[in-house]
Amino acid sequence: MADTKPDKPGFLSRLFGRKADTPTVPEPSPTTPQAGGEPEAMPSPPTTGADDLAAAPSTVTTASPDTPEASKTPPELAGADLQPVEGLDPEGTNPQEPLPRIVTEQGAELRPDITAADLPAFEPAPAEITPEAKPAPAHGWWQRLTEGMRRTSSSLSDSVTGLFTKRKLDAATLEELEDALVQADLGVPTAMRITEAISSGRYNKEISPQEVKAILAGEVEKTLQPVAQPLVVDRSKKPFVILMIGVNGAGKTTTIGKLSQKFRSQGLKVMLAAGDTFRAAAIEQLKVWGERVGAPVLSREQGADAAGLAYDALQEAKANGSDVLLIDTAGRLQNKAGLMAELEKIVRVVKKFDPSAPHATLLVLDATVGQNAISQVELFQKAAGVTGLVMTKLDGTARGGILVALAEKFRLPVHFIGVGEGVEDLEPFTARDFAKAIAGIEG
Ligand SMILES: Nc1nc2c(ncn2[C@@H]2O[C@H](COP(=O)(O)OP(=O)(O)OP(=O)(O)O)[C@@H](O)[C@H]2O)c(=O)[nH]1
Ligand SMILES: [Mg+2]
Repeated sequence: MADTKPDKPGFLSRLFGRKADTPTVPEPSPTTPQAGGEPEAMPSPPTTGADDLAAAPSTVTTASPDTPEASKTPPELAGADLQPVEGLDPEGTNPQEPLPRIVTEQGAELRPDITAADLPAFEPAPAEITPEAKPAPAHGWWQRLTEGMRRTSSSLSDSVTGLFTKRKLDAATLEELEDALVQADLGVPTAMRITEAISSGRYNKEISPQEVKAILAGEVEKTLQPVAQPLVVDRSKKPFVILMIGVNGAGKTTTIGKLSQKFRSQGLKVMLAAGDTFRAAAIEQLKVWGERVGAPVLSREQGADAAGLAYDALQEAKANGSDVLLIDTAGRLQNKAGLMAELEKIVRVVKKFDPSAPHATLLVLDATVGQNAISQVELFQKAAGVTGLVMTKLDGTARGGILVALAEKFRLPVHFIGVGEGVEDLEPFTARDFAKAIAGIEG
């Protein structure tokens, strides 16, 4: 992928970030999860075959009945566990009653009658989201990224300046630099490679902090280059099924909204599945996004079987000729076996409908979690077969260095980075930009 960067007019004037120029979608308050709380409370309906999955009632809606009250997931909730839903059987031992249909205020109980004719018209478009294809910049995403990475880059920068100003390169200096790089979450192998590159041919000589930063950026870019891959929608798969997974509050639902917007702007017909059936607010949140980006949302009542819903959504998306189906899922801690089994079940059931699906399983990672991302990738990969990563919240107080360690360890494609809460705040991942942001190289 080419590392094209947008022009950055007025860079200095915008250095301190922009005011949100795209309104953010209000987030409903999540059910307060308790960190480390014990009960594995995802409703676990009885194991179902594909036949009875399709029988449960679902609703396709093109409009949200209500705009949920705006709130943000506080950082401390990210990675927290789920709360039990009252009245549900967390063990999944009792069969659930068939759920009543949901009818929106508009009476939008469209399923099973929805047809392609009910959906907005679409233009044919290229199916690959690349940096070249993105809309004109003007959102200051680079400023947001560099600001978000400031914590990492300035601590690295301080170390580099402290270590390399008017000092000859020796073993102690290199060791200290390696420590600083590991501290910045870059991982031991990358840190070693960087220090080797810096020392090569320069031992016992002076090297300027600027030179060190340039080598650092170059080595980080080398590590990231192979994983910086666009998300390619295979148009021969109709629908192209994207499953979004991750821990609580990572940004799955928001990223679905942002991605849908990109797909829609490329003329793709998009459908959403409200697979986070755990919280009513999560269903509403997805409906708000669906309404905003013009994508119908298939939902069931809170507590419904997420796997069954995914199956329904596939059927529906196939029937109405959708190009892309994005399936939202409930956030879950990667070390909760019961919740991960639920995810496995969703994948299994989706495969019953289409053995090649999900065509992309995107793990959404919150850039502020640091090292925990490693076990998230490991365990979500095992349960659901991650095909690509999206790292969100790189505009906050990010610990983006972890992306370098992940690239080194897992070599999974990184498709996008989230740099804000707005619908446009999702950027294709480019190795050079990210490497420069880490090294604190401007522009
Ligand atoms: N600053 C910033 N905030 C983000 C970004 N992506 C998501 N958020 C915010 O993070 C919070 C959680 O996002 P959600 O999309 O609800 O996360 P989720 O993974 O769906 O959460 P659960 O459904 O609870 O598991 C919301 O307040 C989002 O607006 C990002 O790139 N930058
Ligand atoms: Mg969500």
